[in-house]
Amino acid sequence: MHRQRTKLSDRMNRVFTHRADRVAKAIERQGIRATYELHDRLLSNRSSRDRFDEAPPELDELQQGILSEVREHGFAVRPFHDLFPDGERWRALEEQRDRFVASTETDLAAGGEHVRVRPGKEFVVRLQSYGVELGPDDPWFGAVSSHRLLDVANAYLGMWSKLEYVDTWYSVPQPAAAERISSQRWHRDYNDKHLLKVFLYLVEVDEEMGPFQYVAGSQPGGPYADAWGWQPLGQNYPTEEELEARIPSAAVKTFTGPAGTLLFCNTAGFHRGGFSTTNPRVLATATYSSPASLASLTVRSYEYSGSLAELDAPTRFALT
Ligand SMILES: O=C(O)CCC(=O)C(=O)O
Repeated sequence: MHRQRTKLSDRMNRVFTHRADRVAKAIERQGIRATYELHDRLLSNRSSRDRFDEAPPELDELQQGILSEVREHGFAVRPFHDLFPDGERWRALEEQRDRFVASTETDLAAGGEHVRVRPGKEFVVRLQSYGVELGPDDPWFGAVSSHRLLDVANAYLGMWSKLEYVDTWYSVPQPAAAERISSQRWHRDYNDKHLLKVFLYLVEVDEEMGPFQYVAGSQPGGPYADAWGWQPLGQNYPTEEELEARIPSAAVKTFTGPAGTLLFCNTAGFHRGGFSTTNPRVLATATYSSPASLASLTVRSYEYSGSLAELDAPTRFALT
């Protein structure tokens, strides 16, 4: 009897703790959403828009073309070489890729204890992850913090943006029969509605290697914006069947391409990728978001290790 009573009270405690947890989480979510909205409408995004409007960057024809495609469809694709014709940076990226692939494969062969992964997303091995120092000596960081890309991001967001996340990923091949999980499934990023991600394929990516896929027009303002519409901290993971029933297949874009394919995308729209069933997909990625996102929904993945005094104002703003 005593044993049963103890079991029952344990169970009741668990139920109450679980409920209290759920209530606390719901309140926390409401607070985070309110902070985001406040920063978007009145606080940091507003001043960031003013700063941008005071001196908008002059985009060249290539950057203009990217901007108008991302505005219209939610994405644009260009060869990396078009934006960075100097082959030195690409060679440095290839060398970094080769070192990363070699160390990842050695670690995975030894059981994978030392690879950097995030819980629930073990299929992505990360070169940097969070809490790292990055500076201009890193070839990908150098590219994404340069005006070639930052000006496009700022023009798209209509404000001085924050370079929030920078990393390189190795997507571990999965058994063909495995279920898609996490970002392998259709979803909208919860981070921000003012969001621009860039992805640079560092190897050729074919149909079987988990190419990035996107629903053209699902970005805020697009014709599919209302399908499971974006909201701060939203949990938008419809089932694959639900999404396919609602979105015409012609809107689904699949980005296969050679090494050097550079993709710009507002991932507040629906996207998925990384479900490789053959070879590892290796890509570099970065996220530009609004200051409101950093104030409420996200944390920066790195600390800038270079000299701030050498940066101009929009770049310093983006990196700090
Ligand atoms: O790995 C991919 O292709 C998807 C990435 C993704 O979902 C994201 O960066 O938000």
